[in-house]
Amino acid sequence: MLHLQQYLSESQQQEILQHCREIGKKSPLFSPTMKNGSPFNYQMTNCGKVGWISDQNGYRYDEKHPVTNKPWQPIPGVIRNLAKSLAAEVGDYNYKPETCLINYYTQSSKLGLHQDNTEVNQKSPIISISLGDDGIFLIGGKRRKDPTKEIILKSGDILILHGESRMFYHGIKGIIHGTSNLLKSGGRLNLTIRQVY
Ligand code: MD6
Ligand code: FE
Repeated sequence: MLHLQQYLSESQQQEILQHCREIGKKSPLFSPTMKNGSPFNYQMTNCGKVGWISDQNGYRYDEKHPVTNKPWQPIPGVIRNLAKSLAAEVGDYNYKPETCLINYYTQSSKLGLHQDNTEVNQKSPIISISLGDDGIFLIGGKRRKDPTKEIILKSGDILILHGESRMFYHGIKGIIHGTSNLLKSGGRLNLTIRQVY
């Protein structure tokens, strides 16, 4: 795992945020549900040739937005290039950013301990960009019961799960409201860029 603190400048953060807003106009945030129908307590959208979704049929990558039924917008060039150069930092020079999942957390949002295993390719690094309020990130090991430690993800931080850590359980315990004023309405955005295939 690689945690690059305050990696993005204020203006880079603003630029990425602006892209997220544009993406949100065409592919609005939606609340996915679990198989049993209970909603996640955060919202999401995607860009890229496929996007990660979850509903009564389980979770998967799909070529269309589940609400608008339209294809996802392409990954903005700045995000694609940033992901490629970050992947190269952990040794993957052939990284192909195919999707970017955008999660939006409000004051009461959480993301339970999980392993990212929907991808066909489970070797490529996953690159995460945090914007807005601090997130309390939990990182464990290969087994759900492995002990976890807390890492604070601040606006502009990058986290890369690669190598052994690619399959480590992780989650968001909560966000710390009011720790950033990047997002006018508060909250936290997290972008995860992946090569799925
Ligand atoms: C988040 N991140 O930071 C949630 N997954 O809001 C993730 O679930 C995650 O940060 C895979 C790789 C890096 C991550
Ligand atoms: Fe994850």
